[in-house]
Amino acid sequence: MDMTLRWYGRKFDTVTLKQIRQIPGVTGVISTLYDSVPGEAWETDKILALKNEIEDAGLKLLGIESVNIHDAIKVGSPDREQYIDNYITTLERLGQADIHMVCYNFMPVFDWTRTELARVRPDGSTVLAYTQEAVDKLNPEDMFASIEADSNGSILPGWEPERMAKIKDLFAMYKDVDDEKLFANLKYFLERIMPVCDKYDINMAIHPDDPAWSVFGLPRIIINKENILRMMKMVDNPHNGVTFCSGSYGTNLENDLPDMIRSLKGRIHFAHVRNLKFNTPTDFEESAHLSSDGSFDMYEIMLALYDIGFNGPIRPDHGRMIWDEVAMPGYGLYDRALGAAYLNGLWEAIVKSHR
Ligand code: DNO
Repeated sequence: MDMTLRWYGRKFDTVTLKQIRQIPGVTGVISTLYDSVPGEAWETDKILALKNEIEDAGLKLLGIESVNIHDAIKVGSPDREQYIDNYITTLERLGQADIHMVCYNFMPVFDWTRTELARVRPDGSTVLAYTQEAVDKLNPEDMFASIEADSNGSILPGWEPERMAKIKDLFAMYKDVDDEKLFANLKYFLERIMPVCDKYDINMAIHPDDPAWSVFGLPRIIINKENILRMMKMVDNPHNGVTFCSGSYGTNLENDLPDMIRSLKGRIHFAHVRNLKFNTPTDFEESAHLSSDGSFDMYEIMLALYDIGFNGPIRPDHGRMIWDEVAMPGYGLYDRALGAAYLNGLWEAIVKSHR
């Protein structure tokens, strides 16, 4: 596996490539053209500029997170064709630039959802947190305002102000879309893009819905083992794969994470490994990566990845805000660096004990 960190680009990230290069064991980054809008075809020049900048810093660009999907594709409206064509052009250009992993999601309207971006933990660190009770009291428009107010001046992925300004229209677009329609639209999209993925050996890695259940009555399908296996079968091509995100699938305590990993052998193209601490089944906060700080057994998660021969990029995810760092919530340097070192330590021990 290749240990990486997510990097939003020089214009948007508080963390530098030089800092990332100095985290022991981190050899690459996962990045994106953060100012691109869903639906447009990415320009080759911009892709190459990003790649060169990363390589000049002594790192590799090991995948894109994300190439976002236009809502027309998710709702299946007639204008989806043009957006799928653009998506294919982007994939072609990424393939030509020797980039072979693309993370994306198929969540309606909202990407990941949290109700607090700076909950204080007993050690004084702050973390992202979620309570269903808080969501039930909110209307969707207020959700954006509360996220924006807490974001330390950064634009959070999936919460771009231009999108959120259209939130009522977005909800209206989805009014006739249920789980079955969303599955059908995902299938249609994947079938259209698989030929270009085959040609350039691009692994598509769908990110789970976070939290892994419906919010604000919107359909959500990438939530559990049954649905993800259905998706793998429905387009049975190894390039149709997943981002295994322990913190997203783990929001539902019924998801057995190591078992899910083992059932996805050969189809996990990217891993996000992080821990959550549950206070009640519907109130959780994002803890340090260490097993002892949260509710998951991180050793068992890493062992399952090892057992299935996982060899793609992996990254720590959402870190706590510690040591007075001011950064995009979840995406500071310090705690993600600790997470990377810890995951690398678990991996080394697993590899050596299997010799
Ligand atoms: C949150 C991230 C998600 C993820 C997208 C993938 O921090 O894990 O925003 O990148 O859902 O498209």
